[in-house]
Amino acid sequence: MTKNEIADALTEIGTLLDLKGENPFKVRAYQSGARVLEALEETELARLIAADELESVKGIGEALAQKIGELHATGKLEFLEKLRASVAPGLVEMLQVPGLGPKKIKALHDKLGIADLGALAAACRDGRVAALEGFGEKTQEKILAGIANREAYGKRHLWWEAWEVAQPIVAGLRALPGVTHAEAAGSLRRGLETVGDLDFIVAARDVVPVVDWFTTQPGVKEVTAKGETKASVRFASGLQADLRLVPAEQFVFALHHFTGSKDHNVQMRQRALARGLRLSEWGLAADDGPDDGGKTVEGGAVSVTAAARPATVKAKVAQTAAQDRVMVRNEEDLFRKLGLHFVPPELREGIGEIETAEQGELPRLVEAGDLRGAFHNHTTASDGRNTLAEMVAAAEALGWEYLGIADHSKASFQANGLSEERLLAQVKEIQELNASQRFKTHVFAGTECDILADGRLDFPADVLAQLDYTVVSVHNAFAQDEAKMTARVIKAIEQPHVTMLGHLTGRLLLRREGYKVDAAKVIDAAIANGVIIELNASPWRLDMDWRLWRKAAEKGLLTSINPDAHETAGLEHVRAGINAARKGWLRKEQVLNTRPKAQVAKYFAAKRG
Ligand code: DGT
Ligand code: CA
Ligand code: CA
Ligand code: ZN
Repeated sequence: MTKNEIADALTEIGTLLDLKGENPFKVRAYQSGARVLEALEETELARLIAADELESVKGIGEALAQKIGELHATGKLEFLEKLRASVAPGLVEMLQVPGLGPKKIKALHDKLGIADLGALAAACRDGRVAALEGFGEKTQEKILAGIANREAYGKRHLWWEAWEVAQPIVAGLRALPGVTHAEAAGSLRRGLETVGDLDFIVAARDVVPVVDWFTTQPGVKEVTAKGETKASVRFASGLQADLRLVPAEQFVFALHHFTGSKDHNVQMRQRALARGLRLSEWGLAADDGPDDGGKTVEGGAVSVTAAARPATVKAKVAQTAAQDRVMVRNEEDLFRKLGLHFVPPELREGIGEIETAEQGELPRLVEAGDLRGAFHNHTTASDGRNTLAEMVAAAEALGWEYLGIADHSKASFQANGLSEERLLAQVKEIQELNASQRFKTHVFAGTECDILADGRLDFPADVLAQLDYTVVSVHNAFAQDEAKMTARVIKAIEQPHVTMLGHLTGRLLLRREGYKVDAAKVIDAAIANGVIIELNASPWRLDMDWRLWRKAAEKGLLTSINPDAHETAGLEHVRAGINAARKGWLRKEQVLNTRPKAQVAKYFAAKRG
C-alpha cells in the first residue's frame, strides 16, 4: 500500500471510532497520524519501516506504527476490517449530510435507532429529530434539505444536457474583455455519454470580472466557491461547474490536464518522466527533482539537481526553472514535445491512444461535417411529433442529402406502430414526395420493425422487400435471459432484407439498464450477415456503447449514426452520436451515412438482393 492509501485507512479508522463514541484522544491520534504520513516521502516511509524507526516520527506511537507496518506490508489490516464490520454502512453515509458529524449521528442511532439515510429522512419528516436534545427544528430542516440535495446533486448528467448548459457559457466567456482563451474541458470535451460536472478553463488579463460574470449566469442556483483563480457554481438541474483561471502561458497545460482523463494524464506524465520532463497542469519542464541525479535531458537542456542549487538564492532558482521550462503553443505542440501525434480529446481515455499516437497510427476520426443524412427517424405516423414533410424540411435545413424514415411496426402498439397497409401507404407517400421535388433532400422509405419475442420479425419478407431498408429492434420482452435474447437478436439479423440492428441493448442512460445480450456474438453475426449495427445517437441511448466499437469495426462491422428522432429537433442528436463514434475510434468509411446518396441507394439495393 502507498502512504496515501495508508493515510486514508487511518482516517477511516478515526471516523469509525468516532461514530462508535470512542475516546476523542484515540480518534485524534489516528487523524493526526494520517496527516503525518501524508507529509512523509514514499521512500522515507519505506526506509523508516525497514529500519523499524517509525515510532521515532513525531505523532506516531506504538499502536499506529504497528498498523502502518501491517498495511504497508500486506495491504490489509484486521483491526480495520473488524471495525468496519461493527459499524452500519448507513452511518458512514450519513456523514455526507451537511451539518451531521459523528457525535450527532451517534445520538440519532442511540436514541432513535436510525442507521441509514432513509430512516433519517423519515424521522425528520415526522418531527422526531427536532425533538431530540441538541437538534431542534432548524437542524431537522437542514438535514432534510441535505438529504434531498444529495439525491439531486449526486447524479451524473447526460452529455447533451451538459453541453447545452456549457455552450453559451464558453461563448460568453470568450466574449468578455480581457479573456484570451476559454474552453470547456473534462468529460464534456472528451464527449463522454454522461458528465459529472463541467470544467471551464480560462486565461484572462483581469480575473475579477470573469469570476463575477461566471457566478451570476442565469440558471446559477448557488455559488459554492468564489476566489481569485477558481469559482464553482451549481445550476438548478443539480449540474455543477468549476471555473479555473490560469495565466495565458499555462492555458494549454491546464486545458490538457483538466480535459483528462485521469488515466490518460497519468500515462502522459509517465511518458514525460521517461524523457526527463515533468508534466503538470502548470507546465512542462526539465525534471530536476531530487531523485534523478542531474541527468541530461533530451533536447539539450541540462537539469540541475536540487542539491546543487544554492537554495538561499531564490532568484537563481527562479531563473533555472524558467530556463528548464518547455514552451508550447497549443495541444498539438504539447503532444509533439512528447514525441506523439495529436490525440483528439475523445480518445483520451488511457486505453492505448498514447502507444498508437507514438506509432503515428491514430485513425482520422469521423466528423460531424461528414454526415450526409440519417436513417431511423419517426414521424406522426407512429410516435413522432412531426409530420413527414416537417421532418424532411428540417433535414433539408441541415443541408442533408437524404433522410431515412423508419416508423414503428404494429407490434409496438404503444407507439402507434404501422400495419402493413399503413406502411405501404407511407411508402407511396414518400415516393410521391420524392417525385414532387418539393425538397432537395431525398427520402428513403424504411421501417423500425419489431423483433418479436421469438426472433421472428413483425413484417413478412415480401413487405420488407418493398422498402428501401429495414431497421430491426427489440421493444418488448426485455426480461429474457442473455442466451435467449442473444439467440433472438441473431435470428432477426439472419432474416433477408434486414439492413440494420437498432439499439443493441435498449439501455436508457441514468434511467434503465439495457437488456442482457452477448454483444460479441451479435457483432460476429452482424458481420457475417452484412448487417449494420446502429450507433443510436439519442442522448439517452448512445447504444451500441462506444467501448465496443473499436474492436468491432476492426473486425469489419459497419455502423450508421442514427438519431432515432421523434421530432425535428431530434435530428441534431447525431452530434452526440458523432462523439460516441469518435470515442469508438471510428473513421468516416465505417459510417454508412457519410456516403453520398447514390452509394447509399446502391448499398440498400444490394442488401435487398
Ligand atoms: P466527470 O466530471 O466525473 O464526468 O469526469 P472528468 O473527467 O471531467 O473529471 P473531473 O471533473 O473530476 O476532473 C477533470 C479532469 O481533471 C480529469 O479528467 C483529469 C483531471 N484530474 C482530476 N483529478 C485528477 C487526479 O487526481 N490526477 C490526475 N492526473 N488528473 C486529475
Ligand atoms: Ca468534470
Ligand atoms: Ca470537475
Ligand atoms: Zn426503437
